[in-house]
Amino acid sequence: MLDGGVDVLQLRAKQHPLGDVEKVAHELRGITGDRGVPLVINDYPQIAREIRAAGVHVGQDDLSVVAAREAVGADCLVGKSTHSVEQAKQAAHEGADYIGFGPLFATPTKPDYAPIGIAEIREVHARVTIPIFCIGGIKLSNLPQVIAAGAQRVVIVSGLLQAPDVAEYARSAKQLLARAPVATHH
Ligand code: 3NM
Repeated sequence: MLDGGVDVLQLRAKQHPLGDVEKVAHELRGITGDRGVPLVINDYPQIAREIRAAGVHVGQDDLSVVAAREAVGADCLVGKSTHSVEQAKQAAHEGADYIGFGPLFATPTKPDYAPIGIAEIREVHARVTIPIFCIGGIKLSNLPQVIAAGAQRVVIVSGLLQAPDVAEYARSAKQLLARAPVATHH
């Protein structure tokens, strides 16, 4: 992923023992640090703090943005998953540094969430000024459609992990995103 130019890497290891997550977090801290790529830790503020990660990420059912920020300290970004324009506005109001917005499409990576589609991408960009990462079922095949709907930044998990050439997949996604028109805020 780093070879392909991924801009931010998040460690998301649901249902893995804490010790394993810590171990991988330390390894990734080294690898991403060498390349100057920000590393975000999902769910574990204490690990984010311990390894001095660039950010911590929380979901709707996890710690609040304020509690996460207290746990990680002032220099760590706090990101939040949102699944509607209303939640996106709320997360920005709570002081999140960025949000995830999705799942756009049905995805086995997050099976229990109803897809929200792409119709609200433009609206969320008009209403929220912090960075918005569209997520959920995004692949190279539907990325042009997601960008045309107004996405500026995307998260890709299974598309990348299952690609025959991960670096090439990331490079192709970045090329498509580089041509995305810049959002206009109203
Ligand atoms: N969060 P893939 S969707 C981890 O909407 C995650 O908050 C989502 O993986 C959200 O690219 C999602 O494989 C899964 O669909 C993203």
